[in-house]
Amino acid sequence: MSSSSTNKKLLNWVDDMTALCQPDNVVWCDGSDAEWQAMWELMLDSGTAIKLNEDKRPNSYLVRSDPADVARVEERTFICSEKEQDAGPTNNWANPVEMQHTLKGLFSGCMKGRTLYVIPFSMGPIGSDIAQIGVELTDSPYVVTNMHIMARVGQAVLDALGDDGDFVPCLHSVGLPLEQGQHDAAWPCNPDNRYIVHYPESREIWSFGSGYGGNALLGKKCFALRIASSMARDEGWLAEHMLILKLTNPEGDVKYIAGAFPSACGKTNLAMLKPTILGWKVETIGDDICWMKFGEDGQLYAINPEAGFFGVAPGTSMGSNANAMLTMKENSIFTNVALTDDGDVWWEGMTDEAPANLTDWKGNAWTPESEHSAAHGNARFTTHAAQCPVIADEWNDPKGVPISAILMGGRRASVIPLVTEATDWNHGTFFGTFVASEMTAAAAGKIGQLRRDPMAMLPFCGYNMADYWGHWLQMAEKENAKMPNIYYVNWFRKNEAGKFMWPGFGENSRVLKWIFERCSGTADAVETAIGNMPTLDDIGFSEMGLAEDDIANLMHVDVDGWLSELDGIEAYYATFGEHLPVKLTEQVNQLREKLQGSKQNVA
Ligand code: TSX
Ligand code: MN
Repeated sequence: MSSSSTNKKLLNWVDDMTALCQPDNVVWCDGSDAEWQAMWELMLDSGTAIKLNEDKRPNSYLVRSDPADVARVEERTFICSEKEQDAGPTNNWANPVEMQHTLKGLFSGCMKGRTLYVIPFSMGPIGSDIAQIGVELTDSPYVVTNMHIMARVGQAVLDALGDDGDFVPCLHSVGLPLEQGQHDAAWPCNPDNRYIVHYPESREIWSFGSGYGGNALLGKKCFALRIASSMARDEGWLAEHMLILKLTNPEGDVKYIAGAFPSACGKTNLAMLKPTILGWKVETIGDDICWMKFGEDGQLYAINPEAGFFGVAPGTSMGSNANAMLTMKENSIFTNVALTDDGDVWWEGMTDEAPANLTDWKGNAWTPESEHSAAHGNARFTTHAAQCPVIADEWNDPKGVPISAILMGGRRASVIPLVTEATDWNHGTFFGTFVASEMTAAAAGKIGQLRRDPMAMLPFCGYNMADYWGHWLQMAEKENAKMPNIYYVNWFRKNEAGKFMWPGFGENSRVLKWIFERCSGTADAVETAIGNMPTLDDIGFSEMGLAEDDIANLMHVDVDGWLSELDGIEAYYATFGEHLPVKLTEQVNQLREKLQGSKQNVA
């Protein structure tokens, strides 16, 4: 496992970071099975990992994190642009020079007693024009094994990088150096000194103190969203927090659809959906991130930059997402889930009843009478996209797939109908800017209160959010651009009894069908003040057995509700000051006029 790179920038950077971090060893990772095995041997010895029952869950492992290190830490995530206004009001900005000083102090000697792993990785099919290369330096074998699944790792990446290719340097440390003979923690971390730092201008990532998820697997949120969004603005493409699915109709025609949804809206479930309508098929391209570039024909071509799924386990079951369950049947990593007495995994929502004799995510005996859950709410599976039973053949295509439609959606109990089509790209971009979810118990803030999450990018946009909206608007101005249709969807509308009115899950295929047929020009739409909507027949409501009132509500344009929504949108826009694109103010004004007009028509 020694270096076969001749890339000057890479060799110099590894030398510099080795001098800074002072690890005992440096290992270049090749992504091989032997390396996977070697990492797990280390983690079994150190008490980090437990091997799952080989008969039940072949080649799979359970890892329990430190209870203080269980999720992304947005309040410790920084964008260090030269100017504060380039980070914008929705990001934590820090002065890049001061931050560099802080980081140099923290990283100095931070890998003593540990091994520094060099992980060359490609986000996207190696050699694709849309793909990008990164190199992560980490002192965590857990990160190495997760990166094996989540990205393309190894010598092929170094070969693609060549002598003078460019890459995004990603430095990561758990932040816990070991003295001679000091016993290591099972999950080393430094929760009091966490820093997840991005330099959008020099395109660097520095992460200290956490070993968990997006804090540590730097190819994902840090690179593929925060740094890539900034690259995309500079270079005229889009780096988005979107699933990508392939939809085939009964005649065998294919369309590709991307979708931006905030967390806890079921992006992974939608990406792997089993349609309830006869003859329609959904296949998966990606479940979290979508990079799109213009092709020669003016269409946007998308790749999934990832190679695996890092999904929330609780709530995932054969009922809610059978394809995800089948994907993780082997060669997978489970973090902070419960352990069964026969060496398999369990989490809340996997089965109706909890098995007897569980061990919880902290390693303690657990029974259904316990006060807390058996799995942590943010417990995760890490599993290979290629193992997904419905992965589309072209998920690995370096050209990417042409996107016909973009969905936007959040969790909204009221006002937002089941589906609305934007009349053009600017209108659709407007839809994206006001995506919001009502708070669930998990998030900070009052239950039911709205959390705006534009394009589902709130925690992931690497620059000023309003400038990002400006970039979206500008995309359509490129000569010969054929932009996708945009749709606002809401699976989460509730009636007065507080019940979900739309059954969701596989039934969402009815909405996807209408969208597909709108894109091919074969479905009609009703024009309303807020956009185009399907008729009741287009969705096939009559065969679904829903209550008449619920159907009417799902498709209702709530004029007063929208007018007060607009007040909220305007107040939100005001927080962006001068950066807010004029075209969005125009959208607000147009919508208000249309709503007031439709009120007069009724009166
Ligand atoms: O993922 C979800 N989707 C998209 C599926 C393709 N979820 C789970 C969200 C948390 C991750 C949903 N929950 C969806 C949905 O469309 N809809 C709902 C709300 C809902 C929950 C339970 C029922 C119905 C709707 N149950 C019954 O009707 C019996
Ligand atoms: Mn995500």
